[in-house]
Amino acid sequence: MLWLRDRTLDLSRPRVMGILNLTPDSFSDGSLYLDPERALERAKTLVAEGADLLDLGAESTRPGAEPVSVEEEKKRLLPALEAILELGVPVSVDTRKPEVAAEALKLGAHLINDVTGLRDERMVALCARYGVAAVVMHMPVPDPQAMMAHARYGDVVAEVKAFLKAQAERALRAGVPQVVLDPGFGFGKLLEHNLTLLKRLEEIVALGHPVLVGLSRKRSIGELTGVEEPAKRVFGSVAAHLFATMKGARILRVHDVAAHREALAAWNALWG
Ligand code: HH2
Repeated sequence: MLWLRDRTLDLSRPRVMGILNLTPDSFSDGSLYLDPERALERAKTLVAEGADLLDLGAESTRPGAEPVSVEEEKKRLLPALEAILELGVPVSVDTRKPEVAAEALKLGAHLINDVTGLRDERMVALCARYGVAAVVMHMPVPDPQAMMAHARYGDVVAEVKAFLKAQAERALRAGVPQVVLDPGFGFGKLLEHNLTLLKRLEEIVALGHPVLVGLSRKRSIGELTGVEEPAKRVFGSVAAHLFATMKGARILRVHDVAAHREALAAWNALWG
């Protein structure tokens, strides 16, 4: 079960989290939904395609992305968030800034998705205070501009697992009601690291928390399939996500909701 503030989501079958980037510079859909009205339309489309929850982000965290100020991130996020919450669909907010998370939680956001893995104590305190669950993601350093210089691991699975375990325990001890774990594909990781993490995902699942994966349209998918344009990396993304599902992932963070829903419908009939 995933705790979403005033409701829950049954995780006995895999779920789809639809990505909505309110940014000018995201790697695959930058500037498409910067305007709140277009963001709302996109949110409606993702819901109609079968998204179980949405993930709204207003700062790109792709390798080398320029950081965004608190004020700019709030300006991009909050009007769209307010409108999208009216749809009644659960909304996660993808931010690493406690100042932004605080405003989002005040408006009613259902889940906090922190790519820096709750390293900031203020983020932990906020989730605990609002009784809101958090996605704890691994990146080797909490800085998208510097992370690729840290793509060096001995045993990548052991290192990612140790980080996630420690951050989860810290958060739960501080009163965060639930954590979702995410190995952070592409965040300070090369193709070989991403493949190893995927092949051994059950070791992260064994920590006993729901696991979310996000490989949608990412560079590693392009490297595997030879598809250069991010928006066209749909089939490779679906294949990798189905593999992750077989390994125990329960939430797929994706741009292409309809494609994943169809694939999961077939997968559920065979495996579920
Ligand atoms: N990936 C991205 C952003 N947020 N959050 C989690 N939990 N897991 C991920 O793998 C993840 C994430 C990057 O993808 P996207 O949002 O499409 O791009 P950008 O950061 O350029 O906006």
